[in-house]
Amino acid sequence: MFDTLSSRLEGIVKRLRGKGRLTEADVDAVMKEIRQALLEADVNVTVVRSVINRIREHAIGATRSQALDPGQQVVKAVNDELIRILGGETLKITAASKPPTVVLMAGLQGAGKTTNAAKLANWFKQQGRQPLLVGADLQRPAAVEQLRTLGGQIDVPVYSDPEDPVLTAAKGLQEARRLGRDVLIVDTAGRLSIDTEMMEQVRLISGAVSPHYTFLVIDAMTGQDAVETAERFNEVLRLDGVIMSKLDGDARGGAALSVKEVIGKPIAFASTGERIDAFEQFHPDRMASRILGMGDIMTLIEQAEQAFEAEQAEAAAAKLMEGQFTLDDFLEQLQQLKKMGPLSGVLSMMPGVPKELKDADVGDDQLKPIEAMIYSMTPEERARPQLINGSRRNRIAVGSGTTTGDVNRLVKQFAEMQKMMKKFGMAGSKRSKKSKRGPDQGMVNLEDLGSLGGFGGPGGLGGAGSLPGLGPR
Ligand SMILES: Nc1nc2c(ncn2[C@@H]2O[C@H](COP(=O)(O)OP(=O)(O)OP(=O)(O)O)[C@@H](O)[C@H]2O)c(=O)[nH]1
Ligand SMILES: [Mg+2]
Repeated sequence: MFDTLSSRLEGIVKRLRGKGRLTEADVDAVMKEIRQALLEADVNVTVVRSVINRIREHAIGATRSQALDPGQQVVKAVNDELIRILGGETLKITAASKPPTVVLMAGLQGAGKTTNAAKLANWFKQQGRQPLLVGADLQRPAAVEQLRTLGGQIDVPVYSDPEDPVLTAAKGLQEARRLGRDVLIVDTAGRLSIDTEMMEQVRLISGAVSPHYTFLVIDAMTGQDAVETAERFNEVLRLDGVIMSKLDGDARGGAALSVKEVIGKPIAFASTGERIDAFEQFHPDRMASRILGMGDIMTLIEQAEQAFEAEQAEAAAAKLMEGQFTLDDFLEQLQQLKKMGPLSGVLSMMPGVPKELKDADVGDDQLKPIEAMIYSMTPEERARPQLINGSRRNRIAVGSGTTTGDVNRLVKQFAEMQKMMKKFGMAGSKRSKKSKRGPDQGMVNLEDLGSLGGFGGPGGLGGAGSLPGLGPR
């Protein structure tokens, strides 16, 4: 899936990241490569043109801007464009206020309508819904039988009436109401190519059941032909989205990368194999990250950009180097970090972080006691934690609803941190230069924080245990 584009773009991205300077000539060269990569992936030429124009605009801006690593900015622009052409937001499937939620499947012969009707039924089932499948394909004698077999595999009932497809659909709807099934999925007949008879039939079926969602199933392997098919169907049926089937057999991805821009309708689901469970909701952002081969690093960069005030970060970094970091600074950094979302969320976006760590939930709940303890200290205590003796410890514990043991642990571990920071400051003259450069500030700070509290980089993590005050109780 998207292998061609992925390997080309990954190479470009690798070279771009960490490029301190970007000239307009660099931008031209990169744009040429990206255009080539998109064309090789069979992306619609009009789409390629507008994508390149938009990325170029960002890239030129990046050559002039100070904010973030220019190479990184271009990578981000490529990522943003990929997300955009893949559809932007994930299509939300909502339940009809008056059940059942009706879904109509349309598409050419062999596109994967019947298979995906069953896959979709299974998906709804996993959401706790109770679907009913309707076989309104009376074209092929075996079509309803195929649907019944699939329905049997996932334990979803199938309704059909051999008389007439439109009547079948209408009666199927009544049947769903009678049985209290809250989702109705109607499978229809396909033709080899678009013809008026097929279009008329599916239009009548649509009229009979008034679907909440009309999905067109297209075969990803047919590339731009699939996009053209989608365009034609969209003229007759009010499509809500596309189910992209056979993505497993499609290395280029041209259809998936063009259909939204060309017809304005998103990909709702992706089918990646013959098995019932080879089916997933389509998330443009995740797909873009996958294509660029970088986890969700982009989201992380964005959040870091938003949450960290560059100046504040630099000031903290400077203090840190000099070993003057106080509990107040620590609290401030904790709060900055919290703005980025739950810590486990931050970790999960970092490529290369072991899975156990991603799963360990170092959330708000665990940070709260630390905050409470620091809030319960006087300004002097925050600046010089060594002042904290037995009676002060008691007062802080009572004030923060923790135990004297917790307070002790926080103070001890903070002292350890300070020691580490001093070492780090001495060894880190190279890093301190880097932090003054500007572009990397957000990220540098995350790293710095990692080495001090065990937050950021994999090296310093050690799970919740290495956070002051978070040791085993
Ligand atoms: N590899 C792969 N095969 C698929 C996928 N989806 C469907 N197929 C296969 O494609 C073939 C056609 O699928 P159907 O679901 O019967 O297609 P249809 O649109 O209902 O076809 P008609 O009813 O004849 O119009 C079947 O052999 C499926 O197993 C997929 O995502 N990947
Ligand atoms: Mg079929």
